[in-house]
Amino acid sequence: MQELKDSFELITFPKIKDTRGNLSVVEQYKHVPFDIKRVYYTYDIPADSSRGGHAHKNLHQVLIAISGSFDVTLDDGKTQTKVFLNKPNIGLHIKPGIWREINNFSAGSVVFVLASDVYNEDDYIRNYDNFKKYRL
Ligand code: T46
Repeated sequence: MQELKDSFELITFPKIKDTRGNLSVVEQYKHVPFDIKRVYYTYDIPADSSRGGHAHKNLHQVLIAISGSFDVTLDDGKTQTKVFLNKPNIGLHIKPGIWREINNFSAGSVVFVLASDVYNEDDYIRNYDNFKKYRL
């Protein structure tokens, strides 16, 4: 399994500015290194909420703070790092095998996610002890 530092990356999407406002674009393979098979988003999130709390066996995802801000804590079972997302043109690519927790939500924050596959509960590891065993 990859080390934590090799298991995520920040991606800067194009930002096309004009007097009407900004436009950002995400294309599969050009800006994210996978087929985008699913898009989902969480919103109306209470400030003290914590989401995530699981890892994926095969899924790649890119998280974007399309509105507001939040922290994403990434964990490979040994070390942790925290990434603050607050820009709609920055995506956090999380590769498979990494535990993630999302919290510290600002008011009105929206977590927008591009995923490499359709929803499949069998791809989740939702128990931290099982995740540690999986990472061994
Ligand atoms: C992740 C973080 C960032 C579906 O039916 N279809 C879907 O595509 C998704 C994502 C979820 N669901 C159902 C499964 C649960 O009954 O929606 C419910 C809430 O899902 P979950 O508790 O997994 O939500 P989060 O916000 O904790 O996690 C989600 C993703 O599931 C996960 O892959 O990495 O966002």
